[in-house]
Amino acid sequence: MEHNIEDSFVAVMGVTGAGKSTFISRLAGDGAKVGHDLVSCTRDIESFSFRYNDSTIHLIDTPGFDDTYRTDSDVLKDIVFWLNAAYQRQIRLSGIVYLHPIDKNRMTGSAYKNLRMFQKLCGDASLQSVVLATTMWKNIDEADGIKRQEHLKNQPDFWGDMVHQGSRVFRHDDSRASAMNIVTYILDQRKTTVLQIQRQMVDEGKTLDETSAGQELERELIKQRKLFERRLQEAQDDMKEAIEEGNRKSIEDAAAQQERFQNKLNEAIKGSDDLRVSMEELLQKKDAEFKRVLENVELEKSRSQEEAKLVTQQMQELDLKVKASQAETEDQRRRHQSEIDEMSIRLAKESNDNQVTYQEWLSVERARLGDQSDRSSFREAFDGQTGAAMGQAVGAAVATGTLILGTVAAAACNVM
Ligand SMILES: Nc1nc2c(ncn2[C@@H]2O[C@H](COP(=O)(O)OP(=O)(O)OP(=O)(O)O)[C@@H](O)[C@H]2O)c(=O)[nH]1
Ligand SMILES: [Mg+2]
Repeated sequence: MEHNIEDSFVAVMGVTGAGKSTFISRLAGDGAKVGHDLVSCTRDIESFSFRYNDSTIHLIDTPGFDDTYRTDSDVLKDIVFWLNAAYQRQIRLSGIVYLHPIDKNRMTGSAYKNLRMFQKLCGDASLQSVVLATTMWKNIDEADGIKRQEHLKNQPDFWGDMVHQGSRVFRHDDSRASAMNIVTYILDQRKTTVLQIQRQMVDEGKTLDETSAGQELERELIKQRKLFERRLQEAQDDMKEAIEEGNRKSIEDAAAQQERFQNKLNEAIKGSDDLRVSMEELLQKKDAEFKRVLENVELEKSRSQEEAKLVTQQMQELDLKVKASQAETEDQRRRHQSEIDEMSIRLAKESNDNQVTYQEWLSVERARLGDQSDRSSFREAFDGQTGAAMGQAVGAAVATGTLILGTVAAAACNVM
């Protein structure tokens, strides 16, 4: 009995707090860290595994955009780095689960931005391997949820186009069965996919800012830059006014605003600069981090191989036990049969002996009683006694065991 170990990789993505780590923990146990307040929880990409039939499924937990602590460029770089480094090591994704919290009233700016980025990472060719799943159903009236999900599916620039190109929509009710249903759907397709970002950076050697996902983020950063430049200008105007008025409080407020928007502007500029990074540079920067993730994958893989070996061993042991118990049963059956046979022979012999004794006794008695005329009543008297003696023999046999009752009765019949 050989167990084939296959590895399948499924990435789980979506906005911060969509329930990615919770989804993973439903299948792979409590390893994935689940957030319990409003700030982002998962910061690093991590892989968690579970066994499914004869294979090991690795679920890749990712941070969402709009992270509380990091810029979108940093988050994108992390995700891209992992995807590309995995691709270089022949790791292919079987699918991607994209989670969306249905209790969010509408497609917020960050949800929309996250979705656009996700689409650009995947590319149209991978959309058939994408599951779009809604979470947080317990937090919302069901009828509202159904309406929202329909809206997402029907709106071309939300999920409509993706569904049209083969992505499947699922409702995830936060149960293990529901998470399993989604992953099974992906695995049942029995194919892997190469994402657009993997092709563009690894196969075509583009830098991140030249890729579709990078350009999407760049557009977003340019929008932000323009917005913060405007806000900064307003704050500078406020400052001039406050100085002219000599209002100290207004000067302090304007200075704080100026500083805030300057920082935001710097962040957006840095974000754009950060995108001008090649896969090689990413590799150098994040090699240690990726090695740790890969080590974990290897660890999970060997753990799962050990488990498979153990299962094989246990099954073999069980097989041996079943065979031994079958042999034992056969042995017992044979023993019982030979006991029954011995018992029948013994009883038959005893009955025979009784018959002999009876015959001897009969002739002695006949001699003793002499030539009596009423022979028929004499014979009846003896026959009655013999019947009673046989009755006792059967009674004794019943006491010996029910299995031999039939044999004893038969022996008794022979004697009669
Ligand atoms: N009602 C409900 N709550 C959920 C569901 N999934 C997750 N939660 C809760 O939502 C919160 C955030 O869940 P996480 O799994 O940490 O979300 P995440 O997408 O991993 O978040 P980040 O790591 O910050 O990107 C936690 O309090 C979960 O218990 C769901 O399907 N329904
Ligand atoms: Mg998380």
